[in-house]
Amino acid sequence: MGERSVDQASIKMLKKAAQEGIETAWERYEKQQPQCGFGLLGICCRNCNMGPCRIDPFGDGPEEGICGATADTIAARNLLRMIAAGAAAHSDHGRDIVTTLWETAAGEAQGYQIKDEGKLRSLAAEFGIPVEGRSKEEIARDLAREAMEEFGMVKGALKFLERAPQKRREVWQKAGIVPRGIDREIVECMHRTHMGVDNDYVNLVLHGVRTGLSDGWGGSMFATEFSDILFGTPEPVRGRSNLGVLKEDQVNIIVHGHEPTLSEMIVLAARDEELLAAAREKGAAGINICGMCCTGNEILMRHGVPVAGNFLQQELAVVTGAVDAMVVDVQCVMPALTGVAGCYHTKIISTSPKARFEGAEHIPFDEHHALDTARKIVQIAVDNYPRRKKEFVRIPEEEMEYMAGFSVEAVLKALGGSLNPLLDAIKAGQIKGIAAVVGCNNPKIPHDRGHLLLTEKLIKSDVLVVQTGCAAIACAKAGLLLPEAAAQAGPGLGAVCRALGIPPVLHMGSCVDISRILVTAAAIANALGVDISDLPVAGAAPEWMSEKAVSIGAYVVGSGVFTVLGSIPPVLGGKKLTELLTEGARSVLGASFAVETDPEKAVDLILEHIAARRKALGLEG
Ligand code: CUV
Ligand code: SF4
Repeated sequence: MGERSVDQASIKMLKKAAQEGIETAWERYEKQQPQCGFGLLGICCRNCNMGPCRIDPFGDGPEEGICGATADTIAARNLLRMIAAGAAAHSDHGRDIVTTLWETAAGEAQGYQIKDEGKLRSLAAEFGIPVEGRSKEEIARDLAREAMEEFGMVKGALKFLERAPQKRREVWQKAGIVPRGIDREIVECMHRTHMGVDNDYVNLVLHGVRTGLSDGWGGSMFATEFSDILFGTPEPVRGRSNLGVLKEDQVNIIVHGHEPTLSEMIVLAARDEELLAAAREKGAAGINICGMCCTGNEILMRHGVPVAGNFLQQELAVVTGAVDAMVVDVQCVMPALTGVAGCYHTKIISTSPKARFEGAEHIPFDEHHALDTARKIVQIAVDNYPRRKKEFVRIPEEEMEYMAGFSVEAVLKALGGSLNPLLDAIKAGQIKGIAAVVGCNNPKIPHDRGHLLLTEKLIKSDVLVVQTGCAAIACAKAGLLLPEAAAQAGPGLGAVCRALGIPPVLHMGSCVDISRILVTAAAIANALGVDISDLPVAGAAPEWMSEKAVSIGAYVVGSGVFTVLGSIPPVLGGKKLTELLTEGARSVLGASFAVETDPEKAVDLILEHIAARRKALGLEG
């Protein structure tokens, strides 16, 4: 199973699954082989019912669809639709958090509070909302209203774009890709990709970048900032990771999905004395809440809640036989879970009206009765504990401590209040640059291998690594999120980490929290008086799989950051499109993509890029 994962706990559970006849994503991946070549290359189209059409990549068959669309048009339209779906997912998450703040301020949401009043006030000031002598509820309502307008098209340009360096905003102006409203750009993607609308691959890609920007500097940024207001801005915190965090003698509840509105309430409900007493009555020593994927990241960032694993471990968690309930909301939740759970005693509980799963128990979650619903869910898990099939329980012992919680505010605090120590270290070449290693898992790549190889080599080369999402969980499990990991870093980065007491790999949160990375990059660029594209920084998504990752890629490159993809995007059938994404984009955006499936070579690309940027800035080494 070593070719499937580099994570020992996962390898053990893969073996257990095989013994027990359970199929996982890896078996289903094998059954899909060979995968459709047209799909892999992005040159099949079903956008109208004259089709489906496909382009012959070898040039022997059709070179255009029935309507005349070429390979470049088709692949670009398909890419745009991926961006639209990804941006929609992040932004709809953002909208839900904005709504929750609005309802909390109105006293209509149960269990929520405005935890970070300082952030509320500073955001209100940013949006020009009066704060003097007003209650936090009054301010929050106005701020939430302002945010809601950003989803439409009332203002003409997104407010948070003003956080970007002047030079970057000029790039967007010049290219005509300033995002106007979050929802508007997504709708326009769907319009442009309808049969017979936008057929120019360059024009399509430019709008794709605009849509991505409306995610990164819009929907995702709202998700992050408003979550901080409601649940607190993360500070460095320690916790534990990997499947070993499950407890044999406790009620184990895994919260999986994305929105902290749900997971925060489950964490709260699990501290309820009555429920704890109920758990003891059933013979359990306690209630153990663990996270998975990005909702796991949300609660580990704020509470140090244990994280059971990343994307490809969701089925494996159930295979331990020790999960009494897996509570899911939206995004990255495999429909296969209910089938796997059916072989054990695990209850899969869906909670979002937007996401139902055949075979799951549905407990609708809404903000008005959030805490009551969370209690009900915890109660179901408690009641399910005695039904565990003891003979099928096996929890791998692997678990690892992590330090997380590096919001922008926490990074500044760790630096002693200003960016200067970091800038000085970069200027002096102690830290060569910063790389954001983010994104999912993908059975096309041995689980976690891409994340770990890339991150280990980068820190060894004195590149500070910042992370979010499943990439961060991979590194947590490998012990790279600990100050002690400074020993694995190069001499320069290692010394800086030891001096500040921070890890060489900073966990900045869930995928929507890549907005924190944007804010950090913008702050560094502003401090140096340059554009983000001038900085010695790079992005990497070694194991990405989701459409959200495509939207992220669009806004990261659109923000001027060179980005290396480790799994191949479905665009290669469009030769001119591919050339645009990997070369041409540089002249317009100051950044482009590279595709490199070999992590060693990906590191070289990043190091070369960082060296070139250092040289251009006149920095030594
Ligand atoms: Ni939103 S998007 S698999 S959980 S990082 Fe994890 Fe992160 Fe990708 Fe999903
Ligand atoms: Fe075929 Fe054009 Fe219709 Fe796509 S839009 S299915 S290429 S005819």
